[in-house]
Amino acid sequence: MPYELHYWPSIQGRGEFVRLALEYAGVAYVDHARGGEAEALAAIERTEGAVPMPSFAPPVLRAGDLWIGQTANILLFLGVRHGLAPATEGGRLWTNQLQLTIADLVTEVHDTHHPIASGLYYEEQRDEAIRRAADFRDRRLPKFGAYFDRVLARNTAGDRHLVGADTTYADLSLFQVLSGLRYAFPQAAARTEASHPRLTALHDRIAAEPRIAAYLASDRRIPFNQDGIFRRYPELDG
Ligand SMILES: N[C@@H](CCC(=O)N[C@@H](CS)C(=O)NCC(=O)O)C(=O)O
Repeated sequence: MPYELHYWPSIQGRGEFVRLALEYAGVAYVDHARGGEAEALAAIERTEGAVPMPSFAPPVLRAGDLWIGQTANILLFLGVRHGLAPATEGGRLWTNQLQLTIADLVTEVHDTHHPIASGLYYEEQRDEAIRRAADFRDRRLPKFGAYFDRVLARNTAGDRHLVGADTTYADLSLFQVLSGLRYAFPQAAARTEASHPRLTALHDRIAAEPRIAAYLASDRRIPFNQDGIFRRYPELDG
């Protein structure tokens, strides 16, 4: 039975980290987001209630009897099964640690446009968003950027990968974050990449991976938009 991905129909969101791993591994999956809004929403509802292991929020991956929630947890599962993480315990934990740090960064990106409440419109928290985004650009993004650059630099197998000598789901996820930052904060992202060319090299290396390149060019890749985590509000960049 192929994997089933449960996620919102119109945004990349956190579902995209799972899609990139599945696409890179060349694994068959059913994407309920592709069946139209009604199917996507009904599928998400099932993950929250009518299953033995209900999840709090999508993405959720079904693998037979397993209903796996939390993006990093899904990737931990896929990494072991599909060679997207080292086989050693230390390597698996390190890859998971990097993914959890990426998850923290993703939440901070979300909070630049929704610093007060997810349930309020952007326009209702625009002033706070402007303050929050300035701090993100000036302090948080440089700190995260320097961190991932340091991880690349310290990798004893070479600075093309975050972990070891092979592509892991952490590389795929960092690619996704860099792509999103380029969309949402073109000026701030350019500064970060100019300071840390290893990040650009990783982004470009992943984008050129044949299966990823094919996926990005396909209609399976939902474009970045103003409903997702990475949104372009010019007043938040600079
Ligand atoms: N820590 C969770 C966060 C999941 C999450 O926030 N999902 C969003 C979409 S990207 C959602 O639908 N949240 C609904 C909610 O929090 O009520 C993960 O990484 O998967």
